[in-house]
Amino acid sequence: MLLRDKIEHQLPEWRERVKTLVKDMGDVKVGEVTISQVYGGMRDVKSLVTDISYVDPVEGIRFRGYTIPEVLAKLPKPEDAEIPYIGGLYYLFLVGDIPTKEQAIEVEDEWRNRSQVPQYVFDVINALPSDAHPMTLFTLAVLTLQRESLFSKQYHEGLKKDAYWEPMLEDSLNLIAKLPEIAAYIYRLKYKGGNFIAPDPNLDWGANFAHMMGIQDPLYKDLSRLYFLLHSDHESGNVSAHTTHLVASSLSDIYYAASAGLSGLAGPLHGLANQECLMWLLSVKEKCGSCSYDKAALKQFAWDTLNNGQVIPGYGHAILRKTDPRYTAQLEFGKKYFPDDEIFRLAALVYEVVPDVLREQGKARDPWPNVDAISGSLQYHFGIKEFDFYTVIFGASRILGVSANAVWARALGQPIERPKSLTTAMLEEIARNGK
Ligand code: NMX
Ligand code: MLT
Repeated sequence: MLLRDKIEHQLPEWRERVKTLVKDMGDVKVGEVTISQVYGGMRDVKSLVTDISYVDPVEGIRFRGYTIPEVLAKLPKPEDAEIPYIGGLYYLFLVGDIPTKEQAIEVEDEWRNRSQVPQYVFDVINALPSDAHPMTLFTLAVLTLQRESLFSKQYHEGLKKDAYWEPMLEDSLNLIAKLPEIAAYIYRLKYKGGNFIAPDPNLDWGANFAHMMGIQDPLYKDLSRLYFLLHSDHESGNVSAHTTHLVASSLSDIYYAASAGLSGLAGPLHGLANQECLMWLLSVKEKCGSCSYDKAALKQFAWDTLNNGQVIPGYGHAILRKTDPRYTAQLEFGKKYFPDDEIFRLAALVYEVVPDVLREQGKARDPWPNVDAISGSLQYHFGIKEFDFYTVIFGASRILGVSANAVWARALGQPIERPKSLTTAMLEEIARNGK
């Protein structure tokens, strides 16, 4: 198999590189940790490693060294499409370089061959109460698939450590292959009366999701691929990636680990911010009516939100200190295809108002929009108005990044994660005595 062979080929060199670095340079300091970092969510503590993506505070994300515009330009695309194959993106994550069109299609074919969702997964989804959140259904579906884990099975049969990554890769491909159908099933079950649409074997992974969602506009296929590409990976410290890595570090399989990551993504300060953001835009419209396009009124609305003790969703970031390039890519897509769409226009106008308000308030370290500030308005344009579904699409995308990381973490033998905790009295003592 293409991905397996490519990784296997690189592994001896990577293992040697990491071994030498740790052996010869293991005592070199990477940074120091302050008391405010210990109490402050470990912000900026350099303690994780990944070669798949890196977030520069000003420039934003690079996937394997490529910026978002470069990835969009360089990865191979389906015929007549503007946005690349997600199979090509996964190849880039796992192998490290830009695939040919044939290689991207080979990954897509792998997924197609593994895409059949077992009936018991649908049975579990169907068994939940009708008002369960879509993220609960999605997370549970991923967890339910755990019985398929080849890693878990082979580990208990005595698999050698050097080979752990191989069933991890198999599990990851098997899981990713099923995500578009599971996600679309949840959407159509909850919002379209259970009127499901069968997958089309002629479509790529991203386009098939668009098809199964039942969105007729062909442009939604490009938007789906764009959404999946942009949300896939954001280095290792964000909650969903870090949770997945932490859980997998105990040699849990990808089903356990990714469902834990999804639970983290479901928090309003992380992935759920996309639903909160759309709710916020709609509440601006509801309260303000036609004045919602008035900057002064919008500014007042933003202040009301802050004065109520709430965050403005979609703005701010733990690492970024500039407009998120993932936001910009979505803004450009909307401006190109539907600049006059009501909600999109409003989301774009918020960008002209909120950064100044946040700066004036002086609390947020980053007043700029993140990926979630606009993604919902693009979904809304295509008729997906059920905003509590948006984080599911984020989740399907994020599994691409976290699973690629999990394969490499296994391949490089990364150990169980176990940082040290202290008591407050110990920190006070350290503050007094400097140790
Ligand atoms: N609106 C209001 N206040 C904010 C915002 C915002 N958008 N962003 C940060 N702040 C506040 C923050 O709550 C904190 O207040 P306090 O001191 O009272 O606790 C203060 O500013 C300092 O926070 P920062 O250090 O700037 O941000 P931090 O790194 O702690 O958190 C986020 C980062 C992203 C959680 C934060 O900016 C936020 O809550 N944003 C809104 C929610 C959001 O858009 N989340 C999605 C992030 C992207 N994703 O998909 O995960
Ligand atoms: C993400 O994509 O995970 C978010 O931007 C949050 C983060 O990176 O901290």
